[in-house]
Amino acid sequence: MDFRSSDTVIGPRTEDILPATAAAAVKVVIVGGFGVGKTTLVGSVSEIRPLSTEETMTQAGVGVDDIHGVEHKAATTVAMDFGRITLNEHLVLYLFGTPGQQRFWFLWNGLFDGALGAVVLVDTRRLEVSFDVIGRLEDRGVPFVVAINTFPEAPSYPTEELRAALDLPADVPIINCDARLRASSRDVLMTLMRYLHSLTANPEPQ
Ligand SMILES: Nc1nc2c(ncn2[C@@H]2O[C@H](COP(=O)(O)OP(=O)(O)O)[C@@H](O)[C@H]2O)c(=O)[nH]1
Ligand SMILES: [Mg+2]
Repeated sequence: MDFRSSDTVIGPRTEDILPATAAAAVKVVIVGGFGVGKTTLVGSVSEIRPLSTEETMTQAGVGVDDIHGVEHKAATTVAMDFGRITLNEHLVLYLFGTPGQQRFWFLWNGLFDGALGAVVLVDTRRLEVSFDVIGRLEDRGVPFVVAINTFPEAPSYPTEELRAALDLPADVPIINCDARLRASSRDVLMTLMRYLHSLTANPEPQ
């Protein structure tokens, strides 16, 4: 077999190589209900080609995956998304997107090991999906920020109404985003990093 003609045998691409100045690599998990935009967010910010395990939705998901509000969605993430973003010359984030469907909760155990924080993506048309996810993060003591992914048909609520509806403490940041836009997704991650920093600067009394 002539491997020289194969495009699978190639060296690392420049965007795959970490900057030499990178001093800290932080693991962040992107969670949320079905179809809230996790794969989109990881894909829009990742500087490496995101690994995504999208599968065409099959009849197997019928009655199992709640597709209410996302009936047009043709693919679903079966395991996880993975991406990387260099936030500044020293700080690199590794992003893990994980499905919110209850039947994938077993994945959370491994995925949250060593994670510093999480982003909860929320679709205001289906707030109830976020309740379980937020509850599980709180049980695990994982700090998180909430990003409202603004879909055109989704109702928009004042932040404090959302805070009350999601039963979030006053200090948890809630921001709007468009997961399709790199700058917006990057802002979400910056908000998480600032929040994590504020927690280390002002630790909650035990
Ligand atoms: N209008 C709009 N559509 C979005 C946005 N984010 C994701 N989508 C679309 O919503 C669908 C579900 O997104 P996806 O990333 O697969 O959701 P996941 O199940 O959480 O990974 C896809 O068709 C996306 O193109 C957004 O911010 N605005
Ligand atoms: Mg997905």
